[in-house]
This record gives sequence, structure tokens and C-alpha cells, in this order.
Amino acid sequence: MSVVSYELVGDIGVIRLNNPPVNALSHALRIGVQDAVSKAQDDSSLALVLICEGRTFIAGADISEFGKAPMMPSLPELLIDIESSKKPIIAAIHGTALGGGLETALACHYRCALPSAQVGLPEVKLGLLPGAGGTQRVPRLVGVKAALDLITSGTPIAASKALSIGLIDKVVDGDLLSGALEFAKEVIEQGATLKKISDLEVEKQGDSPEFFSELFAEWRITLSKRYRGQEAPQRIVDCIEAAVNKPFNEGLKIERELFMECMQSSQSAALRHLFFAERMSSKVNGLPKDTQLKDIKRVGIIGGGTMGGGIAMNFVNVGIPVTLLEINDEALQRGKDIIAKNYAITVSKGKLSAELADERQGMITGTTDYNELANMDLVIEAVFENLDIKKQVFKKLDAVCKQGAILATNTSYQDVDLIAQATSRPQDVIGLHFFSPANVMKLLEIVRGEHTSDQVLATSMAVAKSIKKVPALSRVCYGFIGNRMLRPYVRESQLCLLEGSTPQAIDSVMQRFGMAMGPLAVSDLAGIDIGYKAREGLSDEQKGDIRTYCIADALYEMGRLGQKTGAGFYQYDPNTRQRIPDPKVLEVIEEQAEKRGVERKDILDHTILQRLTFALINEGFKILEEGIAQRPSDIDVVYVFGYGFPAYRGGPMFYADTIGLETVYKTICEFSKTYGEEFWQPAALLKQLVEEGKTLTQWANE
Ligand code: 3H9
Repeated sequence: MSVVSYELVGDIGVIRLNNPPVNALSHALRIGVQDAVSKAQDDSSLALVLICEGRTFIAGADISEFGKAPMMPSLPELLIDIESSKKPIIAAIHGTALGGGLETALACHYRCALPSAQVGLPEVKLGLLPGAGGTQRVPRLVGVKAALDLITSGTPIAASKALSIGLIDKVVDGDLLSGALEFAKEVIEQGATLKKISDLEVEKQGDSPEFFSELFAEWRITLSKRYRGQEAPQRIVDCIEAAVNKPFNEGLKIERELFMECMQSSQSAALRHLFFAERMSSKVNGLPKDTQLKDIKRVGIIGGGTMGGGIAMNFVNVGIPVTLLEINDEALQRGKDIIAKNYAITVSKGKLSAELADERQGMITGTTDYNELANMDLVIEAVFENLDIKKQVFKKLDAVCKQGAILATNTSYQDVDLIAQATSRPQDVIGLHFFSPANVMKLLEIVRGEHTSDQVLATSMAVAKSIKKVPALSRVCYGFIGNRMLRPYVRESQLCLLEGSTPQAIDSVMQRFGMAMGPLAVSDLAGIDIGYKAREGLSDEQKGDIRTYCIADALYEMGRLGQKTGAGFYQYDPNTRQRIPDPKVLEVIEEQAEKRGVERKDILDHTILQRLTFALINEGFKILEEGIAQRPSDIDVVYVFGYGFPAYRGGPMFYADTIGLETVYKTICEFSKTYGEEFWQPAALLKQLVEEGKTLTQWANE
């Protein structure tokens, strides 16, 4: 079936697009629209309506065509044809008109939309800028300030807002086609004028050129902070500046050049990779498509600490009531207070009304009695990170929960299979590993036990989507994907400290690389006691080489537990919580180095970066060769959405391909000689791919 059809409805030609799932502007669609517009020029129609079938208006250019040989007509060419039509074209929008989709609507002469529709230019999130006239038409239509807001945020706006700023002409209730035909008739009655945005001038309201250069300079600074290290937001400002200062066609040329520059950048390649990685990560290889999902209507959560409370918020936020279990009333109240505080923060930021916050908290019932969990469809355990305690909890759950309930553990490290063994129904047990703060962080690691059933797994994936998380599947191993990879990363940060570096030097290298925070600042935030307590239960062999944790232990013993005690790897200003380098920490490091016989020398920033990132990558390869992760892109999802890895580098595994697997492999072999085989053993899969001359992406696509 053709992706574009054309028919005459009375005096009006209707161009219908039907390219599931989201009417992306594929080559076939572009040709189809071009043909239809051309055909309509010579028939009896007086105006045209461009409308989409399916769940949405055009969601943008077809991202899967990017980076491949261009196929004519390009979108900008098609949009020139649309705007040059002799007959007015009315875009009829439902769902989302995004990116090239909105640009198509802007090339039309009028736009109407359903009240539920949204419009936006999300290209910045793909490391791009609107490349089909968006940066030139939007400021001409709605002014510079609104254009900067819309295009640099990438956030879609509702039809009502679009109407109020003049981005669309009409909101139509009821049936969209009828409304659009009605609107077309009005246009015909008024003389069928062709409202071309390219004919407009940007509204300057008498402001001087100096005013605009200052405005753009300010935006560049703001965006350099909001999008640290990213190119596309800056290029967007360049384009909008061109819209102010240059005629339409010249602005269009500048936009095209800068769009192509962004398109060819490694940043955009990484962000596009992540776009698909995020959608892929909810797909489980080998899981039958028709696996029946369980209905999740009530959720029980055990443990009302920061984690349990945050998890509860995710469910009530989407209307699923929660029963929160704690050991006594006092602990329960503490948990409820944490939740109330979190909601108060959201309300104070204006992101939620006080009424809604109250309503959501009203959906959380507290209890100290396990029997109250009998009718839950899903129970998530979020108690202290100790295997025996978790097993006891699961034994109790097994005794009280109804048959078929999903029993989930939020453990970060423990063996999900051992936990499942504490029940008589290991097929219903799964790991749902949330990240702190659980009401904010997007990642949900889903840990599949040896006996977890397909139904429980498929339902967990669906639950993740319903609570707006990005799921990533892991098999059972110590620390699963994320925390397992964190170990060698943290190990290298500690060894770099011992061998000559400082917390501020290491953190600043990693922050310049784009990490949300450096490893030592993270350690202070999480609490130095966490690692210390986790090590307490381990044998010397399990703990590993003392050089990898002696500094952290020394700080712990001094009572420097991180931000919560005002000092850790740094000192913290009690009022501003600002990090301050602390000479006492350097003394501790030097003492430990002497004690361990390590001679301290300067370490190059480049070496710090390689040691930390290659440690992550090498462990990632091991995780792949053991089948712990299904695919490299899932690991990228874990690191970007759970560990602050820069999205514009695509995640550690995509980054490995960017720098070249041979470079990674050879450097790791060098590290093995310099720093010791006990720390550096190149993963077998890495070695294999280098020998075969393949990239990781090629291997994943085989
Ligand atoms: C652009 O337009 C550049 C122009 O300015 C200039 C050009 C010259 N292309 O998200 P979902 C697939 S840049 C190809 O799960 P939802 C997606 O991979 C583009 N494929 O659904 C998935 O595939 P699968 C600017 C696309 O209902 C399926 O559709 N536009 C595209 O949760 C369903 O997607 C954007 O950045 C695409 N453009 O959300 C918008 N979009 O089923 C990107 C989706 O195999 N899209 N797919 O996994 C979105 O934000 C969401 O998909 C949308 C629907 C909100 C539309």
C-alpha cells in the first residue's frame, strides 16, 4: 500500500500520509507528498489539506536514514515545493508534529490541530538543529525569544500554547478532518490567500542590532552551561541570529550548512545511537511477542527509606496505589515524611500542584503487617542490602502473597537466584533495581533470574515503561551491569590517587569528559561508609587489592563519610555545600602511598581519562561475552541513564567504537604491563573483535 494517497473531497484535495508507526519522513513519503502536491496543482481543488493516518502527525525526518547517502527530494526541497503551491495547503495536526514534521506544517500556509496535539523541534536532543527551515520560519512566525525557547529546549508544547504564540492558526475540536475541511473552506471564502512564512520579517519591535547581539551572547553562555560540551545548541543560536540579520534564503543556506555539520558530528551520531538504544532496551531477545502480561493494579513496597519512598512515588504518580510496609510505626512515619518532603520540593518548583501532590500521597497506605500484602500484584523489596535479611523477607512474602504476584527485589548486588530460592515460586521472582533518587533517575535495571518466567519478565518491562523508566535487562552477577562496571572504574580512580593524582584533578578530568560528576565527588555524595560497609562482609580475597580501597578506608576511620559529615574526599561548605579541596586528604593519600610502597608521580590527564574509561569499557566487554547484557547498546543505556555518562558520547560501548577497538585493546595491553595483570586483562571479546577487524556495532548487528 502506498504511504501517501490523494483524493478530492468537494473543492478540497486531501493528502493523506500513512507511514506507521510515526509517519517519519522516509524517502517514499517525501516522493509521495511531492507527487500529490504536484498533481493537485492542475486539478479542480481550491485548497489542500495535509493530514496523517495512525497515532500521530509526522514525527520528523526518518532518523534511520541519517548518515546514509542522501535521496532526493531532500526535505528542504520538498518543503520549497509545498510552500510554492499555487493553492493554500492546510496542515491538520494530531498526536505530535515533531522536527521535520513541524517544519512541514510550517511550510504549509495554515495549521490547525486537535486540542490534544503537541508540536516541537526536538532536534537538539539528537545533536542536530532543525534543518528544513525551522530555524528560519519559527522566529519569523513567533519572534526570537519564543523561537530560542522552543528550539533550544527541544521540548514540545501543547496545541493551546502553540495557538497563543501564533505557531498554529486554529485548534479544532471533534473530528480533525472535518475541522480541517471547514478551515479550508474559510480560507477559500476569504480569497484563498497563500500565507508564506518565508515572506515575513522577524519582528524586531524597534530593538537595535546591539540588543540582539547581546541577547544571543547571553543565550550562548546559558546554553554552554545547560548543554555542557555540546555543539548543536550553539549552532541553533547561530541560525536564529541569521534569521534576524539575513534574508530568508541566505538564512536557509546557513541553516543547511550547520545542519550538515551537526549531522556529521560524533555527538549527533552518539545521540542518535542512544535514541534507538533507548527504544531497543525494552526488547527481550527470544521472548515470544504474544507473551501475556499480568495486570498490575496494586503495588506493595517493603522498606520506607529513601529508596522505598522514591519507588512508591513512581507508582502513585501514574495512578497505581501503593502499600508501604515498614517494621514499626516510627519507621513508617519517617518514610512518609521523606515522601512528603520530596513532593513539597516538586510543588515548590512549580512542577506539580499542591492538590495533586496530596492526592498522590493519599494513594500510599502504610502498614507494618505482611498480611496486608496478600492482594498485591507486584511487591518490591527495598530493605537493607544484606542477603540473609532479603531471604527472610522473601520467605514471608511467599507465605502471604497471592499466587501469580510478582516478587521483586531492588538489590544492587545480591544474587537474585539465591533470593528466589527462599520462595517456593522462583519463576515469579525478579530484580527491579532502581537508582537513587528513585523518583527522578530514569534507569531501571531488570535482573532476570535463572527461573524468572517470560510472563514476569515481559510484565516487568511493561511496568518500567508505564512508570516512565528506561529498562535495561541484566542477568545475575555481582553488581549486575552497572555496579559491576563501576568497580574497576572506582578502582582506577583510587589507584590514580595513590600513584600521584588528587581528587580534584581526577574529578575535573572526568567532568571535562562530560560525566555528570567525577568519581570522588560521587563517592562523597553516596557516602564513603557505603563501600566500607559493603566490604565488611567480604573476605580479603573478595575485597581485592588493598591499594584500591585503603584511602577510602582511612577517610572512613577519620569519620569523613562524605557530604553528610561535611567532609570526605573534599571538604564541604556548610552553607553552600560547595566542594573545597582539602590538604588533609592529600596527607592521607601520601601516608597511604608510603605505607603501601607506592611512589607518587604526576599523572597526565589523558592517562587518567584512559584508565577510568577503559576500565569501564573492558568490563563492559566481559559482561557481553558472559551474556550478562543482551547487547552493547543496553550497557550504554545503563551508563547514560543511571551513571551520568555523557549522552553525547553515546555510552561507554559506543564510545569504544568511536575511539577504535584497536586503540582500546592496545592501551589495555600496555596498562597490563605498566599497572599489573591483576588489574588489566583485556576481555576476550575485545581481543577477538580486534583480530577480526570488526567494530562492536558490527558485531551487535550480526
Ligand atoms: C528531524 O526531523 C530533522 C529535520 O529537522 C531536518 C531534516 C533534514 N525516525 O518512541 P516510540 C520509531 S530529526 C525513525 O517507541 P512513542 C522508534 O524507533 C527528527 N524512526 O513511540 C520506534 O521503533 P520501534 C526529529 C522513528 O509513541 C517507533 O518509531 N524528531 C522516529 O513512545 C515508535 O517510537 C524526533 O526526534 C523517527 N523520527 O513516541 C522525534 N521516531 O518500534 C522522535 C520514532 O522499532 N520520536 N521512530 O522501536 C519521538 O520522539 C517518539 O517516537 C514519538 C512517539 C513521540 C513520536
